[in-house]
Amino acid sequence: MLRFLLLSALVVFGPATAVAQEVTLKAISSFAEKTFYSRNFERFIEKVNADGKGVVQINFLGGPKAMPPFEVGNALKTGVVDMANVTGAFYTNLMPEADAWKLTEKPMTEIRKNGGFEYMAAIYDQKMNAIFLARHVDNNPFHLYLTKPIDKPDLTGLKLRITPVYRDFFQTMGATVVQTAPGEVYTALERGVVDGYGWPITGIFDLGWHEKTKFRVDPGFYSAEVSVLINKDSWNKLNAAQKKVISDAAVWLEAQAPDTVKENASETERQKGAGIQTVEFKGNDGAAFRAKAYEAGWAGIIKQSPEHGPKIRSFFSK
Ligand code: 173
Repeated sequence: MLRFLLLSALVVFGPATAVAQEVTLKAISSFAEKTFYSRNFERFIEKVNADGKGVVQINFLGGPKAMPPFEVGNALKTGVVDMANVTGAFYTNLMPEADAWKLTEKPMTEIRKNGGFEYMAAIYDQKMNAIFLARHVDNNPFHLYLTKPIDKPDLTGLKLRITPVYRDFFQTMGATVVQTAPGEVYTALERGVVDGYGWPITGIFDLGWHEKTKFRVDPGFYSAEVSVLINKDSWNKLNAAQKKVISDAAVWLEAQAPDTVKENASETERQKGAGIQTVEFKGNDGAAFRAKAYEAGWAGIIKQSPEHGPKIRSFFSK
């Protein structure tokens, strides 16, 4: 009887390998389409769709117009989408440890070798039901941008737009903070709801924030992380050929992450050209400002995750 069923299944469906269909994965970006932090992901999608003809395709649903950025993590975890372009700060509700990527002081090639990547991968498996495919932004410092000047490293009296990336640091420095998605920054500045915001060195022109920004505080701190994740069930359903197209494209993508550094210089110039002045903490003041950023950042991660925080620090720190 069993043999009969197996035989008829073969007749109806054919052997699995012969009927392997092209699979289409649904992808979302937590950054607006065509903007700096979505662009690499869109190139990744183009590559997969070119290399994966007849094998695997990605259907790009779009950016925050399709889904609010802080909901992307949950959508990925539950399989509402198969793939996501997202930064750790946007899904700390599910995995607080993900925000620690901003604190890496070693290249991803080293973190993939020293056990740090594996350690994080186990947490992605457990808390996100996901596989971390590629980090495509690195060597890209965050800065504080302001509508009014400051003359010392003290943020008392300032109300600043944040995400979890900046929360501990800006609060330690005396600021009042308000969390918003990137899409709400322009309006918050325009209405004077905030006196400034945290953001990396690149991308402030994408959503027009330069119009409202008067000062950038130097030095920058941390290293922005934006990565491509895939839902574990979606991954497990792929056959070897489909997995290969995706992983080859992921390796290709992550290899370009250090190139982010090239854009840092040109955007710094562009900010200058737009009339954005710098408030620069030099020498010891600058070093102390950066040291405080890392100190506050790690303290925040370790408070959120006493179990994993110290271990992650040993892999990520200099
Ligand atoms: O400021 C942000 O929205 C944020 O957390 C972030 C993280 C990585 C890249 C760009 C922005």
